[in-house]
Amino acid sequence: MSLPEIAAKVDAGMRLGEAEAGFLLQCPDLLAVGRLAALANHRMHGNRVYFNVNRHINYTNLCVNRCAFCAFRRDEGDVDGYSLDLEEVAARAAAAAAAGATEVHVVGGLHPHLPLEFYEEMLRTIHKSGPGLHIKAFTAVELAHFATVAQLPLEEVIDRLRAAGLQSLPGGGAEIFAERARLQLCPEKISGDRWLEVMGMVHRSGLRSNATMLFGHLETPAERIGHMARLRALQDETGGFQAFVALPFQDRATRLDGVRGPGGVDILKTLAVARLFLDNIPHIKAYWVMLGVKLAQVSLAFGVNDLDGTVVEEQIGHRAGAVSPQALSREGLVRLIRKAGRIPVERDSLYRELKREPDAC
Ligand code: V47
Repeated sequence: MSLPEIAAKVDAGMRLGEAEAGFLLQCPDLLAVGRLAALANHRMHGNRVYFNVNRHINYTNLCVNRCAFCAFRRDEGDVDGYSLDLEEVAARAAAAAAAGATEVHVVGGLHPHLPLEFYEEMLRTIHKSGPGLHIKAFTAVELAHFATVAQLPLEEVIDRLRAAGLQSLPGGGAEIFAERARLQLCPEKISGDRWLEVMGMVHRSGLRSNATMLFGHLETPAERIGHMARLRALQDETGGFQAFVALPFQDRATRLDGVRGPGGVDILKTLAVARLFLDNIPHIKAYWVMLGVKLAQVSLAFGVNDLDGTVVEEQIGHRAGAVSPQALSREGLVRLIRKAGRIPVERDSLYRELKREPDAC
């Protein structure tokens, strides 16, 4: 196996195998891997880079799981544990709509007691307070937890949340599927198999989702590729993933003592390999909160075609030491993309292009 052989396959639009992706991930020539990814990306999206105007709402940090990488979670009774009430959620949704957001991204810890009715009510509340906002909410891990607490089949939980206003799912909670690493990172979390099973059900119910990978901690390069291979296989079946989001591990204030997050070269190469290997997932998203704004901009030359988003309020990455700002403005995102020599395209949550009046926020 050699770089020119792999480049020829990419040129011909052929699917790469796991060994080839592994080779690229270990390849010392970052720019060569990046160039291939940029080629694959250009074929799919030309010079266009998507971004969206959104707001994150983290409704609780109470969580029954104790994932070693997570600096956000708290136990019931901790002084800085919180759960937003519906009025507060309504206020944040209304503020998002007033600020020109098209989407709210709503996730939380696995709350020990809240009943399914709370989540249904929360969705209805958001819909009422911010009519027109697309509600992207709840990871596969949260859905599985709601089903356990309610003692209901997952299909019923998905149907009820959909009826209450759920429109798509973010990709969180996937972490790394490999059991070896997962057992050290998050032994109480649903398994990788279950995460994929839940997402399969979500897609079959007609909802779209994203997929994430938390990387740069205890996993091996082969486990990283194995994670992407499982996403690609599910996507071949369902076609329900819209975007892949690679989340570099933020290493402050977590329980993974002494484990340092990935450097810039590793991050860029991982995004490039994702673009090349995940040939059936349309969008590779850079989440600037975890990458840092400048590296997120550079990643646009390494196969990335989507920047999330204005965000407004972020806790999961910042509690773990992310040094990025809390929010970016729409203008800031547009400028960042233009300065990278690309064409900014504001999208909605289903990747349809939005046209705004020039003076809109
Ligand atoms: O599920 C937790 C990860 C995720 C850390 O789908 C950490 O559009 C790095 O999933 N270092 C939440 N990562 C964020 C997420 C997300 C973000 C933006 C867009 C989308 C999308 C999804 O953050 C968690 C977990 O995998 N995480 N702790 C940490 N120390």
